[in-house]
Amino acid sequence: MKVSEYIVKFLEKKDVTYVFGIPGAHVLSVYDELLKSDIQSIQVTHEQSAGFMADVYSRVSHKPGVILTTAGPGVLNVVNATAQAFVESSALFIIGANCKKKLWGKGCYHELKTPDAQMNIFNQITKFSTRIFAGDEVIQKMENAYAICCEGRPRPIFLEIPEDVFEEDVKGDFNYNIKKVENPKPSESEVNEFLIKLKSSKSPIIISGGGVIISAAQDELIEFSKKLNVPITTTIMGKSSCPSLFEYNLGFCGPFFSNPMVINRVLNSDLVIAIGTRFDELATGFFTLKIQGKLIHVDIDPSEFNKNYSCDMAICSDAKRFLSIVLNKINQNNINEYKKVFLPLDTKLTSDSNKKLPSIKNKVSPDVLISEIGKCFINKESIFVGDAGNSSSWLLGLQIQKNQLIITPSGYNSMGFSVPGAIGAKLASPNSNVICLCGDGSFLMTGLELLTAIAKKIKIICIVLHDKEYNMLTIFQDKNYGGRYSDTFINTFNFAEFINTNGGLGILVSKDEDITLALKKASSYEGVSLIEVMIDSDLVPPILSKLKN
Ligand SMILES: Cc1ncc(C[n+]2csc(CCOP(=O)(O)OP(=O)(O)O)c2C)c(N)n1
Ligand SMILES: [Mg+2]
Repeated sequence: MKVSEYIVKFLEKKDVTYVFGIPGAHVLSVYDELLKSDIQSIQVTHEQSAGFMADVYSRVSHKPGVILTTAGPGVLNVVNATAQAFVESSALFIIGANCKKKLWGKGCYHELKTPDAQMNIFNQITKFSTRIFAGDEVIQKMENAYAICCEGRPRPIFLEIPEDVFEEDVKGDFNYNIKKVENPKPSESEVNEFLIKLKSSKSPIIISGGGVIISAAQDELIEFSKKLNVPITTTIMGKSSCPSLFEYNLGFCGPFFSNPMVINRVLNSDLVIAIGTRFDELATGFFTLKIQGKLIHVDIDPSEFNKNYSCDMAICSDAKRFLSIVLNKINQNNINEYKKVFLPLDTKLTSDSNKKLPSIKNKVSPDVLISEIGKCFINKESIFVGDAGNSSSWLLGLQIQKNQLIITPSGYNSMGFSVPGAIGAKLASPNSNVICLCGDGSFLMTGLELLTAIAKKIKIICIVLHDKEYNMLTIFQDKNYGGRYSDTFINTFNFAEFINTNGGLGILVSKDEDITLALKKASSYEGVSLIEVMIDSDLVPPILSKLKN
């Protein structure tokens, strides 16, 4: 069996459903093998999009997103999306070609400065990179790489194969198998120590981060909080770890982005239990979040401990395993010993968020738009995919429920994430409504992937915030550069018309009153729809307004 055939058989064995990418001469042999397989190739318009699709596919399905790409430009087009997945913890399994090994150094087609150039680049943005150099290495190296991709903190891995290796015969033990390494869990003594600390604390609080969503520990988090009356505050990445209206959910923990009463709760808590957060710049409101009480930090990756906040106890564990083991132990004890008194926040002081900012330019208020999106998808299983820029800032105001997810870049923050990301989300969760919210600038980067969605009949709703500017940046130019808008206005086009003439449904919305009908039409349309919303860019998202002042 040739290596190219083995690769497809290997992916089948791992229950891979989709491969994202674009063929090139160097990987045509693998694409040829795909024709014989049930694995679907999702051919994109740009390999960067394959990266974003695979990233969100992985975040939603909790399985690696597989990318297949050709040497040189193909592989390097995936770099930015790989970096995004690395920073924001998503599992990509990237199979990238290199030039024929027998031609290295001769100036062959797609060749870079050295044969190691691709590997060197990917070493910086993956948790593991390796090269398959001969047919007798393929079995072991693919199994190892896949196992590494699936275990621990989800992050990308890069597997490089020179073109001539695809043609070699596979040699070795076809039954070679690696025993799955379970994600870390707390030791018994750690659980006991944790419970002693919890029992003696008077005002514990949970900071819930993206790790809770990655390990699908939302139910356990809610059960823990409800049973013991422990309030939850979330990071930005952790927003959908807990329904917005859950009575113990206090909102964001980062100063600048949240209610001062929440910041005070964290400050005055005698025990902060941080789960699945790396305490990054946005999560901590530019590192201004203060913790005075004891900090117990639970994370799958020990390199995150004591980086920004020194902790009294570090527990290296997967969030779900930690919470279920602790819950199990508590359930065996007298639960009342752990139960706290929960004081809700003063609703008179928190009710601000119910007032929607009206448009001052007679255009659409993004605040009203977000609220209408929330109403339209209420009680419906939905995934909202945001992008860099103000789309994600506004999206953070969305009230979400159980069975709803927000996935938006917030650590590495690359523009162009949302349209391909939404396609990945729908493939991973076909029964969910998938709504992509992106700025016009971000749409210009990867919006052509709507053609991919149309070709493959992948029903997503794309909402473009049309303001003809990089609004997030003009806000900073207003604040810091005397309103001098250097290169932040952009040329756009008629987004709705584009989709209408290319096999989808386009709707133009210029007033608040028209939002609801547009959302209804898009929801009931059995194809790809785009709602182009003429946005009042003078309105500043609440999470940025404090920065503006
Ligand atoms: C690939 C990439 N290039 C540049 C940036 C810097 N950047 C951050 S937000 C932003 C503007 C986003 O504009 P748009 O998508 O129109 O959203 P808006 O803020 O206008 O709603 C830019 C250029 C980035 N994050 N990613
Ligand atoms: Mg814009």
